[in-house]
This record gives sequence, C-alpha cells and structure tokens, in this order.
Amino acid sequence: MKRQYVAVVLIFSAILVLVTTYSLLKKPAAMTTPVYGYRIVNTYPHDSNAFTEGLVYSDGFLYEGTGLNGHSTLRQVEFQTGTVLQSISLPEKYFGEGITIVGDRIYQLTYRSEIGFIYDRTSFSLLGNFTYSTEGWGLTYDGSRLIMSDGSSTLYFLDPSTLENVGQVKVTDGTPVTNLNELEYVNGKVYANVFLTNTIAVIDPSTGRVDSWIDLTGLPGGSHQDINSVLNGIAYESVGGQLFVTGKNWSNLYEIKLVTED
Ligand SMILES: [Ca+2]
Repeated sequence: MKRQYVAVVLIFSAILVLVTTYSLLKKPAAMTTPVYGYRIVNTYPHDSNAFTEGLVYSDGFLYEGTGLNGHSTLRQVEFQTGTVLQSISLPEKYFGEGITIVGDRIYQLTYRSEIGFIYDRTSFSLLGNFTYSTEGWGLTYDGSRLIMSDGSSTLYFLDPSTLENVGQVKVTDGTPVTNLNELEYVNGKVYANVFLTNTIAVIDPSTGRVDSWIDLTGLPGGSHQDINSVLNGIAYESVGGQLFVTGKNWSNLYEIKLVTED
C-alpha cells in the first residue's frame, strides 16, 4: 500500500509540474488580447515623397506632418486626390514629427530638437513654440489633453494651453510595448503605430493597457522592416467613423474598416 501511495503522489506531482510549467510558458496577455484585421474601404493617392510622421483629419481635409531634415513640412491635403492644398517647410535643422489639431491651432513635434511648433490652422502662420525633454514621435488630442509618444512605452499627457506635462502612463500588454509612434485618439482609445511593425496598438489611456491589436499585415504600401517605408499615419474622422492609414513614402492612403480575426 505504501508503495502505491508513493506512486500516486509521484504521478500527481508530475501532473502538477506539467500544468505549472505550461502556465508559465504560455503568454496570457498575448493569448487574451484580441487582434483585429482590416478591410480596405477606399484607396486614395498619397504623395510618395511624404515621409509621413503625423496625420490628422479635420473639416474634410487631412493635415500631414512630414519628417527628415531638409524635407520636413506641414501640409493640408485633399485626401480624395492627394493634392497638397497648402504647405510650409520647416527649417532644415528640424525633423518634423507628430501633429495634432486643437481648435484653430496645429501642434507639430520635432524628433530630437526638443521643440514643438504651434501654427494657425487656417494660415499655417507660426504662433509659438514649446519645449520638452524627450524625443518627439507621435501626437494626438483627447479633447482636453495632448497625448505624446517618444518612441518608448510611455505616453505623456500635456495641457494644450500651458504645454506642461500633466501625467504619463506606461503602455503594456503583459510586457512594456515600446516604439510607440504615430498616434490617433479614437472613441476613448489611443491608437498607436508600433515602429517597425505592421501593427497598431489600441490603448486604454487611463491604464496604459493594450485592449486590442490591429494587424495590418499585407496592406500594400511598404515594408515594416524598412525604416523609410514603415506604416506610420493614422487619422480618424469621428462623424462618419472613417479610419485612414498610410505610411512613410507610401503612394496610397487607405480608408479601412476593422474586422474580427478568428
Ligand atoms: Ca494621427
């Protein structure tokens, strides 16, 4: 009897070890975070010389910020045709990054100069600037705060009037999600292009948790492995719910719908 008892204990112990090992090996966050696919609704032309770093929709137009020293611009675009209606160039020493619109003002970040610019939305005349102590990557607006990324896993919240930092949150999906790039505020969530991937993280800005992922693999345009043609640029038209995406130097802008992946 004693030998049988030992055998039973050993078998249960082995099962316990196997179950524990399996639980530790699997990645709960990755397995439980939903992943959405996409369907292309419309394809529009996009300036293939636009090194897209910021994209936002307002009043029937797209506004785009482009990067690279000597090539950085702020532009208003008729998205249906890709026609650039208005454009200003940044001084060569600045590498333009994310943009967003608050009322009649456009905000634009720069990459490593730790300075952002504020323009009049209509005339593009420069109204002022502001400074920050990180790199500048993506920028969006949630209705009360600017939300900024710097390539890390942190999102920073700024008061749009004072440009003071009023908070920050670490973005995680079990583990920190780094390389947060171009941003868009969509129905209470922050969509973030993850640099060098074909994915958009859908982030709860109150917790930093990734609620879901959008997998844009196969979207014609560029290569997520090429820093000069990565997916980068999300804009949302809140009335009709149009979601636009493009990439650096892509020749197309896409309106997409999210679909559930099995
Ligand atoms: Ca955007």
